[in-house]
Amino acid sequence: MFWRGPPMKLLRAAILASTILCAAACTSAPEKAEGEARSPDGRVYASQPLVSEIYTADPSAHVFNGRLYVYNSHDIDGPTPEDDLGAHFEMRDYRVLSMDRVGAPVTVHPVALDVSQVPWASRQMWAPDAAFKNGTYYLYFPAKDKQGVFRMGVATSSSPTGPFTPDPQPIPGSFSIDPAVFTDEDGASYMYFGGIWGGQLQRWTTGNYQANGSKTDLGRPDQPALMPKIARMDAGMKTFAEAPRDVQILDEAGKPILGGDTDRRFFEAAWMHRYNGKYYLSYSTGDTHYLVYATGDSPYGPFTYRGRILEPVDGWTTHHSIVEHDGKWWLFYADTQLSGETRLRNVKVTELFYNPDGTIRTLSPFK
Ligand code: FUB
Repeated sequence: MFWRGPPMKLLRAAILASTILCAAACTSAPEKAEGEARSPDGRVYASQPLVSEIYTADPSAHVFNGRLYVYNSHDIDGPTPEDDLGAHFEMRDYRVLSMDRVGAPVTVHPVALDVSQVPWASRQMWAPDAAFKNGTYYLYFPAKDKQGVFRMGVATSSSPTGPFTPDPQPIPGSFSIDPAVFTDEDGASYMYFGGIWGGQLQRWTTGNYQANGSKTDLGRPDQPALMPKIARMDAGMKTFAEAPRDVQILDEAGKPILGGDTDRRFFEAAWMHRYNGKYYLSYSTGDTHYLVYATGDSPYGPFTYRGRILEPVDGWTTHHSIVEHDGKWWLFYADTQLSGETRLRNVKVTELFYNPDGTIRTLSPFK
């Protein structure tokens, strides 16, 4: 083959010159990658933890009065060794984050609720969520009761950042973890919840807690996977208006996703949002570490699996929320950039993109 361009010597010199020039001028402004969003001061916020003064995880983002609030787990460095059931997540309290918009300074608010204030709870204040209705802010949180069974609590405040006053008992009929409360356009609110393995959902298959039940879902590879739960909230937002029921997640053939389909089956961290009239149920696949989603025509489903939102992040868990603010859609998630340890995570945010057909563009983690 013959080279028909400029002499190779000239070409190499041009490349060398541009490399030298770029080393001097381009280091503070790296090429903008697809999906990379910047704050007005040029910070690539998708690659930076929202805050570094405390460890944060499991972000549930909401817009209240135009401001972004993030209700997250507050990770601490406890003594319990790491295991697959999350014994090492020894969180004791909640601290809310807030900001005017993505990329603006983030405020870390004082403790909003501590486990010592919750009469029924003993430990492990895991992933919370929040809602606003009737002029009141509601904080929903899972914690282990005195018997070591996960239940869901509710606490109220006149401020989005607390302090919150907890109800003396857990929400009647609540169990497992990861509450996500979605309010539809007609004003009805629903709680999605559940998580397998450490979240204990596999111990509730009979309707009662089986103290000696399986620690995992691994006995069900050929059966429908355990599904997240949904219950409509009572108008007072403190109790369920109905018994929790399964949210069906189906494959492309309309069959329930199977327990052995670990790349797609529900593990934990359900979230609901509405986009262009469709309901998007997103969740974590847990041990395969994907954030995935399924869509449906009703808050109850059924939902059809559509694909991945985020490829695995650093750290075992992946947990998220999706919210619209400032005319854009945002994915809040967490990884372990600050500590390198699964028990000490940090929340991040990145822009989410929809394709014209309503599918979500898969993102790679930002580092
Ligand atoms: O943070 C504790 C637990 O880990 C959460 O409840 C799960 O969603 C997972 O992120």
